[in-house]
Amino acid sequence: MNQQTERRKRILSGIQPTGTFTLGNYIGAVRNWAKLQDEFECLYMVADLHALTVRQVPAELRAHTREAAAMLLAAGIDPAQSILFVQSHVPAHTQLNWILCCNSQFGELSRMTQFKDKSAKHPDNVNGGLFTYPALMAADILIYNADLVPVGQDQTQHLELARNVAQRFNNAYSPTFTLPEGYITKAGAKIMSLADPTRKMSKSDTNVNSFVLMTDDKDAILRKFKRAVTDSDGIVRYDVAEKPGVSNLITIYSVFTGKTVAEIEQEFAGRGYGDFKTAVGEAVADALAPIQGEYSRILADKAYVDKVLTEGAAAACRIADRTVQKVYKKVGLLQL
Ligand code: ATP
Ligand code: LTN
Repeated sequence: MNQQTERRKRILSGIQPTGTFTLGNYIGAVRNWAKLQDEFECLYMVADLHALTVRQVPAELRAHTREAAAMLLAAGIDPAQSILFVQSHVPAHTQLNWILCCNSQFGELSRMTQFKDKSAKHPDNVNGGLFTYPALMAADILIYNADLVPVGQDQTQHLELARNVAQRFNNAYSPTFTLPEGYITKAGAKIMSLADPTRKMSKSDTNVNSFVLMTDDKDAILRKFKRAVTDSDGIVRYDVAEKPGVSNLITIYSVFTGKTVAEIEQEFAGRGYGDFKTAVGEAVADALAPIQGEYSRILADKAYVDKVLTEGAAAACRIADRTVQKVYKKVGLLQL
């Protein structure tokens, strides 16, 4: 068998270093990344260039980038198995970005809900990068010919755009890019804000009670779940339309205990929200404790994190540079 037919499916995903990861990032995306390493060839990336679409404090961005890498390692990403790198360390992403920008339409970029949301949130900084964000994300994915992209539900529209751009390019030139598929696990694909369960939990939310951070201690976690917005009927029942707050807590509890919704409803039948919220907080704190221990240990060893990222960038560049050369040639850029 030749190498091509033997190739394992390839995975690529990324996360922005815009702050400390939330429970939503963990449940919706990062938690799954480590599990995929045995079966797939995985590349995981800290998307620092994407973070620049919103104004960042330079020193904080630098710190968050290293912290993000340390958190991914703490969450089980094994550099002996997977390639872990920082987006800006692989210049080929920005090279392909330009080519894909020239193959993305104004109309399709205008339809992206993330662009609309973030423009509304930062009306004083609706920059070109925010608008072309999905073309760079498409470059991140297509440059490795990734087959699968494990992300939360909020990224499906961007993935669809990546597929459309890939297909358009393949049709205009010749088969070049693999059409990527989303890999979105049903349980927890969209964890909601604890303060407003109709909105997604987001690390850039200004209300600290709306999210649980991966680094929150047990007291903070218990307190935030105690304050979580629910409803007044006092029944632990899964019903997203009528009871979005309680349903969100059931999802979180289910993810960390492995219990089904029916088992959870049964467990808390006839008991109030107080007991339930404490149980959710305990389950989350217990699950995060070992990761937090690893995170502190790894982050203290800056040299180790930097070594992993240096090697990761070199391995990623080897693949990415080859794709860019191929693409440059196909579109007619002069090769000497
Ligand atoms: P920001 O608040 O800065 O926009 P974010 O918290 O939305 O950031 P990203 O870096 O954009 O986080 O996303 C990283 C990954 O986490 C993506 O795969 C995204 O789909 C997933 N994710 C983000 N928020 C949630 C959530 N509330 N529930 C499930 N998955 C989520
Ligand atoms: N846009 C993503 C982060 C991201 C990403 C990627 C995810 C940047 N490049 C490539 C998957 C594949 C987000 O989470 N907001």
